[in-house]
Amino acid sequence: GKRRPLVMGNWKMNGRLARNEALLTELKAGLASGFDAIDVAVCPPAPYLGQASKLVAGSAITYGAQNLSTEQDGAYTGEVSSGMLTDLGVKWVLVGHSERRSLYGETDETVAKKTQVALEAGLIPVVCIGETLEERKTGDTEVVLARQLDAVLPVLGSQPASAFVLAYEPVWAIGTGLTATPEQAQEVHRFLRDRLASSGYAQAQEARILYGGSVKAANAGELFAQPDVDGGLVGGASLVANEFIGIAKGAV
Ligand code: G2H
Repeated sequence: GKRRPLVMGNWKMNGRLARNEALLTELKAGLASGFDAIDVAVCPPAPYLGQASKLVAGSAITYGAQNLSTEQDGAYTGEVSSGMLTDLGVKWVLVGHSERRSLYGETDETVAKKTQVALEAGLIPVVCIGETLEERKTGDTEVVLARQLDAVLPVLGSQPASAFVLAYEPVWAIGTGLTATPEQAQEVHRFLRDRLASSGYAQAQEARILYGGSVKAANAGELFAQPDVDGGLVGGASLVANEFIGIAKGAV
């Protein structure tokens, strides 16, 4: 396909200096050859971004942050600004992960603002959207996804497809061991791409849409083989070198 696959690890709130060094050293070795056709990235917790930058230097592995502030530098205790992330060589930033939405009250409006702030800084936002089990059961999957996507379209619409990534993460599949079937994932990814196109976005065919939710080496290949699935956002399995490398192989 014309879209370059992206496999991204979301470490969530996990890591320690020694463990990170071991993991990134193994990833660097395991991904050193045979992966030229895909992008591979890791998203460590913010305190470890500087460590990650040093450890992945000289490799093709890039790194991202898991969140960013809506604000620029100033009196915002505990926040991390887009300028701090670019200062550390960060390339990507997750925006609107379901845990940010459900545990920290991020609304569609917050997500749109963070997406805009990321774009203005030259960071590539990985905008996460997804329905809950309840919403799927009541047949509201597409309504919810449309609402979440439409909230960021005014911001993304003027951007080239290379400037952002979408990630579909069904909330019921996150960290639960339940994975969307390849067919369920494809159905949603197609819906999202069609909606991008019908909104008037000219580069819908070039936009990367990742799948996230209990991706592992054993299921990555069949998920990534779907025509509109352009790689994965990987949580738990990204903390285990062999699993993450296996998932990356599924995208090659
Ligand atoms: C979804 C995913 C990564 P996991 O949150 O963002 O996590 O692979 O552990 O389900």
